[in-house]
Amino acid sequence: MSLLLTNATIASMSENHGTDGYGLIPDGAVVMEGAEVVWIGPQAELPGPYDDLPGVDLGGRLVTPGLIDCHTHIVFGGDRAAEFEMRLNGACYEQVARAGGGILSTVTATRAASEAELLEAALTRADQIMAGGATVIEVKSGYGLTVLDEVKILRVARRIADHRAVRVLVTHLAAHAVPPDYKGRGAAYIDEVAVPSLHAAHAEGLVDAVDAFCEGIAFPVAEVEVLFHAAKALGLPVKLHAEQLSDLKGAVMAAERGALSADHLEYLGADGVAAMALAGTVAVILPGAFYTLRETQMPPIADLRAAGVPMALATDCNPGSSPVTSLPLIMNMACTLFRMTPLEALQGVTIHAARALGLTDCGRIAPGLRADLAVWEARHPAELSYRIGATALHKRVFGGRLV
Ligand code: DI6
Ligand code: FE
Repeated sequence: MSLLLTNATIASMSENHGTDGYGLIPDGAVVMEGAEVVWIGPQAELPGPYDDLPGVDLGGRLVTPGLIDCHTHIVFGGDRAAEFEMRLNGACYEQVARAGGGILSTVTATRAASEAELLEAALTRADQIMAGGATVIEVKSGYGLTVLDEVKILRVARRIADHRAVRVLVTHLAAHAVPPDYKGRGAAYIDEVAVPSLHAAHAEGLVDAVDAFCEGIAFPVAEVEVLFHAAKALGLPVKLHAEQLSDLKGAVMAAERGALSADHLEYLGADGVAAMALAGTVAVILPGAFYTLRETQMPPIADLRAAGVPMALATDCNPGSSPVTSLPLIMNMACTLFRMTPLEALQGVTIHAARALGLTDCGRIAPGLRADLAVWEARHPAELSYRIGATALHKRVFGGRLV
């Protein structure tokens, strides 16, 4: 099956086109065969053989690579509106967590939910993320915290792509919180739950990467290292929630172990920036959590930029710290809160997000890459970051098909 898109304003994000970083092609066309792009360029240069294909005229609309949400926790039971209200009555995130609320209240609701119930709720959230132009979503476990419940969540995450036109990468995050029965015994939790659940899930083909929450209220660097060792033995890439609430030097350790990404990074120090630059570890910036928690410590965007660390953006969609399902809204937050540029924001949800997931076949529009695109009610890519809360998506193309 072939598809020709004409009369498009294309932000290819590819160095093959222009020097502005967007890879702009003003009067562009894209040809797709099967699930691949086979040609992209100015419509006036469309090669003869493609002239006869049935074309879809996009009326000058903006086309970008399908967006990539490289950090989400969309498989969970219940919601945390009550906690939202508690915070508005004065409690801070750490107090909520220590009072047995926070992540653990979602764990209780997630354990009680069936796979079918979790899948239905996750599909609703995936639909919302796709409505913001996403064609790839990374999904983490982390609300089960037993071997059986973590595997249950990972199975649900894997099934999302059977039901929707989206690609899903599944990340094991059993090291997300220490459950009450392991209170004060995080190392034992890693040995008895996190590592065994990783082995069990990997045996079922349910794990694409391994993550952990490195924080005072979660796991210290030394405990995360045990898990990363197990991941390495299985040949799985690692990533880390690091320096969100304090500087434990998690990003330094992750970079030294070749992590794909270190995520959050509000408290990242100069040593972390340098280690990430050296290792090529992507900085995943999560303005939804910063905004929701009313954090005041900003991630060191200028230092990351100066050091040439690629910055990705993601929703971090989760019930506690980032109940957000819109990547365009996240792009706006990154620009307004963190002074990232609209170009950096778009790179953050395309090329750099692909890299944060270890993917080389998406994030740009170029021959040989996946035919996953987003078509927008817009004429210039800066509009995607500029608008607040608008649903500017016109259509998505997934695997060469308009959906
Ligand atoms: N950092 C976060 O912000 C989320 N997880 C994490 O490691 C919070 C998840 C939650 O509160 O449910
Ligand atoms: Fe997260």
